Amino acid sequence: MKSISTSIPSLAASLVLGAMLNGIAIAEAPSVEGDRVWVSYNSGQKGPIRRFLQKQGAEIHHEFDGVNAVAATIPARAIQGLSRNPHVRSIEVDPKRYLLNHEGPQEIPYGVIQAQADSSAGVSESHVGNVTICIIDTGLDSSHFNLSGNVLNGTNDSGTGNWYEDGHGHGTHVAGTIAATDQGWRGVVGVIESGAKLHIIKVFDDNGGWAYSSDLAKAMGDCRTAAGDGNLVVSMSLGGSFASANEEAAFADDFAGGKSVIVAAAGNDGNRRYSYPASYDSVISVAAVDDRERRARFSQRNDQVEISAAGVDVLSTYPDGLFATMSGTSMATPHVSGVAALVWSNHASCSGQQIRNALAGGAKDLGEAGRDINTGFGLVQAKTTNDGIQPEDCSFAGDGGGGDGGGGDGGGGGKDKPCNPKKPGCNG
Ligand SMILES: [Ca+2]
Ligand SMILES: [Ca+2]
Repeated sequence: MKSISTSIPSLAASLVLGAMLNGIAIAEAPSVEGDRVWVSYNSGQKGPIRRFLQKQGAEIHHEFDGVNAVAATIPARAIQGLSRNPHVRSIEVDPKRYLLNHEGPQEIPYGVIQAQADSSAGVSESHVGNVTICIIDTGLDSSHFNLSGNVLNGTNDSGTGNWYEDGHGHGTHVAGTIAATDQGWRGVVGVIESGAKLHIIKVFDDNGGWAYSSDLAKAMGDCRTAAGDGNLVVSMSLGGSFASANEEAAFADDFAGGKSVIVAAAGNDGNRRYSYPASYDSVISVAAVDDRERRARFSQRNDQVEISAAGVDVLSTYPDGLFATMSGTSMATPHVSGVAALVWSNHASCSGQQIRNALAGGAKDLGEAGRDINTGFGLVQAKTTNDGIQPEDCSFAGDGGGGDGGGGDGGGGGKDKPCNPKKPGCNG
C-alpha cells in the first residue's frame, strides 16, 4: 500500500489537502502548468521514475536517493498519469521558502497606523521638504529601495565610517520608521511616505558601541548646519544614564532658537532613572507602547517621559534591502520624530515649542488620566495634532479625546508631572 504524505507544516493551514488521485494523496493538487513538486517513489525505482518524468517533459531539479525522492517541475497534464504510476508513493507540492525580508506585499507597520500617520489618515505631505530631519545613529543603508527615494545627506563622524552605510542596522531601521517611501506593492511605509529631507549623522560605528556626549553636542551643531535657519527635527534613538552640562547646553541653545524639535528615547531599562539626552528639558522623551497601546515593560518611567509611540515588534527597513522587527524606545522615538516633522511641515511658521505643545495636546491619553510617568501625555497622533493647531497663533485647540486629556493640566494623576511642556516654565 502506498503511504500518504499530506503534510506541509508551514502551509498546511492554507492548503487544500487530500486531493485523492488513485489512492495517492497529493498535498495540494498542482493546478497550473509548471508547478514544482516532490515525487517520492518506491525503493529501487529511481530509473523507471526518471524515465517516466523525462518522457512527460518534466524538469528534474534535485535527486534525493537517500529518501527515494526527486524534486521536479511537472506539466499539469502529466500529474494524473504520474499519480497512477505504481512506483510513485506520493506527490507533494514543493513549497517556497523566502528570506524573511518582507519582499511583499507591502505592509503598513502598526505603529504608523497607531500614530495616525498612514495615508488613510490624510495628513498632507505636500510640504515635508520644508523640515530637515536629522537622525543621529549608526548611519543608514542609502541603497535600500524604501529609503533611496528620500532626499539624503549626511555627515561622517571621525572613525565611524560613511553615513550612507550601516553595518549595524539600527539607523536604517529608525530611518525607515520616519521615512520609508511608498513603493507600491513591496516593503513598508514610514510616518512620511512620499520622500523626506533627511540628514544622517553616524556617531556609532558598525558595532553599535557608544558615542560620547560631546559627539552628540557636535552632532547637534552639524544638524543645525544642515538645516540652516530652517525648521529642524533631531531624532536620537540613544541615551545614557549620566548627564552633561555642556551637552545639555548644546540642545537647549538650539531649542531656544525656536527652529528645532529635539526627540530622544526614554530608555530601555524599565526603571525610573532618567536617560540623557531625553531627560533634558529641551528634549522630548519618548516611551514605548505595544500594538495594544500598553506601555512596554522595558520602557523607562519618569516625569520626563513626554509622549509615546509604538516600540514593540516594530517592522521597518534593514540593510541590504531587508526588513526587521525590532523593539525598544529607539523604535518609538522615530514615530514621534516623523510626526513632529510631518505636522510642522504643514505649520511652518510655528516655533519648535509650539509644535511640541501641539504634540502633547494632540496625544491620545493612555493609562491614568492626564500626563503620567509611563506614557507622558499619551500616544502621538499625527492627524489630531495637525488639525488642532490654530493657524492664527499656533496654539493647540483639541476637540476632545486626547486633546482634552492633555489640556487638563491640573486634572487627574497630579502626582507625577512636575514638568509640563504646556507650561512656559518647563522648558526654560
Ligand atoms: Ca525631556
Ligand atoms: Ca495618561
